[in-house]
Amino acid sequence: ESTESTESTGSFPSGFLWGTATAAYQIEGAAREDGRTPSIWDTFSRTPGKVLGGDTGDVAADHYHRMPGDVRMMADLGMGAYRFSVSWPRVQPGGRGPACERGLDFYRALADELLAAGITPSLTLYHWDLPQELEAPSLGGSATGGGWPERDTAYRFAEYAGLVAEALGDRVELWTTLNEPWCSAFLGYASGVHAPGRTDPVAALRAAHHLNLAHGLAAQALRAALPARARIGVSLNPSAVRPLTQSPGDLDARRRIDALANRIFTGPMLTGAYPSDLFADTAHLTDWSFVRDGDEATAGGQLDTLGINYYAPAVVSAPDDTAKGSGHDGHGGGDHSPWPGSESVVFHRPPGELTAMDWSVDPTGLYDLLMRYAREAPGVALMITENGAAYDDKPAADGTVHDPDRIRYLHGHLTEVRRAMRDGADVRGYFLWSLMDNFEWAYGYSKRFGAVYVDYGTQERTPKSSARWYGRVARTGVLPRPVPDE
Ligand code: GBH
Repeated sequence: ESTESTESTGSFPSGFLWGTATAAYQIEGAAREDGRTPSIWDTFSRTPGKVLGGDTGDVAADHYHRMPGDVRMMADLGMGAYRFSVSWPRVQPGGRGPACERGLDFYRALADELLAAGITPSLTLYHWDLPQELEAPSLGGSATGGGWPERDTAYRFAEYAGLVAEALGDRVELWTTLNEPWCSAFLGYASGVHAPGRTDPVAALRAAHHLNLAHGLAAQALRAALPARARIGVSLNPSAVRPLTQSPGDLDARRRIDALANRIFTGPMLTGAYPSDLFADTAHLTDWSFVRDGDEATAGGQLDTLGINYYAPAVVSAPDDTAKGSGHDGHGGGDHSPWPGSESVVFHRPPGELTAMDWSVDPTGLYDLLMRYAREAPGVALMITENGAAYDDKPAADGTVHDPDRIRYLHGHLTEVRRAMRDGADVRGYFLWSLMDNFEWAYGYSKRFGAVYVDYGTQERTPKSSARWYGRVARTGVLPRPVPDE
């Protein structure tokens, strides 16, 4: 039919941001240089048994020393934007006190290189690398600590935010406070598969609250320090969580996980209040007395932009379902649950092909999330701040790297982004995770999410076929159809 080509070749609006994303600890390396102190991820990754293969971010993709070349590579590929994170212990060693100018110089230089190349910088303040001294001073500091379960960490974060804003506010307009506070709270303090590796469900709930507070206080500090044109956001990893069946038990499982994965953050941040069912579901663990008057209001109403990181949906059922044990356990790989008070909810493998992470490919989850937050966050712009997949990429004999699975993954998800935009979602941009292969947290270097292949022996970068495909999409704003098989 005649509308076929225009309907199915997604043409995106001009001004739509096309970018890639990274995080400091995953790519920078230079862990002991220019005044940087350890973060909880240095401590965690150097602890035997915590990260696959004993890998650490000590060298990573050596981006700290190769930054100008990496920016040139982005420009050559046709990228319009770049989302990076700032290493807190690089710019404020130990997590308190004055700024470290050498650390800030790196990010000033990065922003300058990006702007000179016509690439829009998007800065994330916190992508999981809490200064170690704020977590456990016994490992080298003297300050009071305790990490995100402690209220003081939120105040420390706001101070750090102000310091980075003073240094980079003239260059950067797009600001994100936290990346995926769910992971910081529940993988860091409940399941323990991420740093700092604690397994205390109440500490995790306290952490979630102090991350909400930290977001609000940091947003206030950013507003005070930044020019009016700055846009402030947060990047969540909302779960597209579906019930296995429509039975009351499965619907209740869905509600519980929706509360712990999603509404625990969007409640305060979008409406200025926690959902009451979250309190009820966790009442046997805590009375939430760590939430003080005014905290929820501080977390609320701060967002110009809601960043959504999406990889795969989740399917859950009631604890007694007979399909128990069939696939994805929802525990992030550990023995301890990341779902305080709802530990017995059963996670099932969603339909769809699997990536190298064993995550299902289902782009409709992204559509569902965009439509949900378009409805729940009216007036807040949406941004896909991460989307992508790991595959077992290997160079061919001629050195080229072909990753047709990743091209199909991206094509499928971008098609759903376009569909959500046609259906009314105000989506302003898309950032592919990730620019290049990097330190994949508990999986070390064993999982490759990059559009660019990294040979960790030589640090040579080789754009995969997906990088060229995505670069063409970025330059033209058009999603080609059919998917080229390259
Ligand atoms: C993002 O995390 C990170 O921001 C990024 O740094 C990382 O490299 C990238 O994605 C790829 O992993 O098994 O029920 O615990 C995504 C983390 C992945 C966390 C899916 C939740 C499944 C939930 N999320 N995971 S569960």
